[in-house]
Amino acid sequence: MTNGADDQDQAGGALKERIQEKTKEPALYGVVLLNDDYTPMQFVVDVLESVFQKSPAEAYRVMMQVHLSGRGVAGIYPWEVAETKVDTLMARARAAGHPLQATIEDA
Ligand code: TYC
Repeated sequence: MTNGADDQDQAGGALKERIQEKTKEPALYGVVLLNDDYTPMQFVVDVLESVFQKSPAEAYRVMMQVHLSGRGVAGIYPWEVAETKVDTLMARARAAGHPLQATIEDA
């Protein structure tokens, strides 16, 4: 350390690091199920249990929330996990001939 400018740079760097750690958003995303008139309720409950690891009671609660309000959060995950869940859900729905849709949004 030879002059005041160096001191200031070091202090500034440390401060910036601290602020970034404090304010960084957690990168989490919600998988949101959307209602439709055709996907059977039991299919949605099954998918919530098998893909989103919900208990039977929680799966039924989320399914009814979507059915009654139009949408509901199936789970909150890091981006790549959320994408994989949606891909799995869509593949299962299409294979069964159901129009079930899901989106990913900021948690
Ligand atoms: N509304 C559908 C029905 O009455 C059930 C349903 C629930 C569909 C949730 C999609 O994400 C959904 N059969």
